[in-house]
Amino acid sequence: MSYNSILVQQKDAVSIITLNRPEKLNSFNSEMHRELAAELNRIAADQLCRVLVLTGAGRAFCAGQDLSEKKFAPGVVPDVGKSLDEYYNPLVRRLRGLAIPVITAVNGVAAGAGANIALTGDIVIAAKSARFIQAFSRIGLIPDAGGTYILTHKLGEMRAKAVSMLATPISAEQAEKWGLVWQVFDDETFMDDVMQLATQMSQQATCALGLTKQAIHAVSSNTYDQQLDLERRLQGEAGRTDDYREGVTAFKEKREARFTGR
Ligand code: T3D
Repeated sequence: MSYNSILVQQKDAVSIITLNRPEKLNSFNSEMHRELAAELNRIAADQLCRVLVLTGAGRAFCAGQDLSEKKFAPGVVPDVGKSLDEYYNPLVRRLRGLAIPVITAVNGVAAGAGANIALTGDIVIAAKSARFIQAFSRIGLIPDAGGTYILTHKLGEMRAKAVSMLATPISAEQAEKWGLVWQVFDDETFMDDVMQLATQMSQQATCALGLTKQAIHAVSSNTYDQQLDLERRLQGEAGRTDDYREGVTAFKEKREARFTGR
């Protein structure tokens, strides 16, 4: 499929989506939303895709909503919530719910909803020069695209409030120290390093990785006992995969496992 606002590539089992409006720092217009949704739906249905990498073209990852599109008609009160219903909430739900690991490769500045989409990745990797900005308070909005949830869970209430209210840029290094980012890679070798990680993950037992993320996502709404029950159900599913048989067989035969993601 060909798109205008995103680039898509397939390298073996790794799908790469690049947000591609660099002159607007890859901010979202409705076309980019529609194209990204279509591509995520396609990837979800394609058994060959075993890891997704989401990144941005040029010097930004994504600057959130395209503000140059906004028009205020006299006497009309805007309903910003509609944009969350139509675009941002389905987008972050799709990313989080994808049954394969999602690596967000934060190549540069990530602001507004762009920051929170970046932080929705299962594995968040940042370039040294990247920064995360909860820019919403600067324009009279609140963090969206899951920002209040992610920030509070990962940073605690005090830091979540401070970075949201003050819109203080968080460097890649600080984000790594705070556990918002898994690893920081040098700018010069950034995409090569990301692809090495993505390729390695795509050769793992990716069904089990998908089930792992499902289990971990359920923790915040489950009791300990409910979580044990969920682990039992998901482990049952993992145990029925070809990859489980292959993993155990390879261990016994003292060789590398050849997983297929099935
Ligand atoms: O309304 C709804 O739909 C609800 C949903 C809301 C979700 C949201 O994301 S709200 C938050 C929207 N985003 C922002 O408020 C961020 C705005 N951008 C910035 O604060 C800064 O651009 C950055 C901190 C991201 C980067 O700063 P800097 O100094 O590195 O770059 P710059 O010079 O500000 O931007 C470069 C160009 O990108 C510039 O265009 P120009 O002057 O060269 O023609 C700038 O206007 C453009 N740009 C940056 N961000 C956006 C944008 N154009 C449109 N929309 C943007 N969000």
